[in-house]
Amino acid sequence: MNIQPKFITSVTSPDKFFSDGRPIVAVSGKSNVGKSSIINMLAGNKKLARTSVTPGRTRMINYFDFGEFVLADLPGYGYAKVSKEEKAKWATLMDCFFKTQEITLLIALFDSRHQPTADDKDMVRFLYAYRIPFIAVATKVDKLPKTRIKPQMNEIAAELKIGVGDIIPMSAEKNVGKSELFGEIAKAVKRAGDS
Ligand SMILES: Nc1nc2c(ncn2[C@@H]2O[C@H](COP(=O)(O)OP(=O)(O)OP(=O)(O)O)[C@@H](O)[C@H]2O)c(=O)[nH]1
Ligand SMILES: [Mg+2]
Repeated sequence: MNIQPKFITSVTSPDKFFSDGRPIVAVSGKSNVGKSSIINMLAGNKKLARTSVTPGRTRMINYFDFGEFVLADLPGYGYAKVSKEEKAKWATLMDCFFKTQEITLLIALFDSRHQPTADDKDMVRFLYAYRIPFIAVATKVDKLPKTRIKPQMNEIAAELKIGVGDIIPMSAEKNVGKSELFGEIAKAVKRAGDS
């Protein structure tokens, strides 16, 4: 990448959604799965998106300028300590987001160490129902013993009912999977430009 990715804006309501004609790539996943860390890894800047040890930190949609495309860091789901009202707000915001913003590629994050949660499965069902093109990423693989990575990918793929070739094992900590993910983004951005 020949530009330095920059923060654009944070939004909490649908009337503020950002769009300037460039393809939008969004990052989803449960709270604390590593969304902001993956964005920072892609940007090569650890300070771009705020990461946190406290789950549920990112409650808004944060947009970043990546030059050829705009990247949207979505608020995490499945955080138990969030009130009913907040959950409903999240659901409305996401529903509007997927209905009004044209998503070129959704990067769906799953924790490589665990079985997908009910919310993770709901997310995949939702992506199919709304016909949103997505690629799955298994995060924090540095926390798995090397021999566990492959079996774990197979299990996650089976649980989510997706192809194991559609999951990229990644580690923001160890910079694993970056070029594969950039490759998928480039393909999607090119497709958006061709159509
Ligand atoms: N070991 C390891 N830790 C990671 C990795 N990616 C993220 N983490 C840690 O996981 C925690 C959560 O990371 P974030 O990137 O803030 O997660 P998030 O999905 O943006 O979280 P919310 O915005 O709260 O939904 C932080 O303590 C990160 O340092 C990784 O690849 N390896
Ligand atoms: Mg975050």
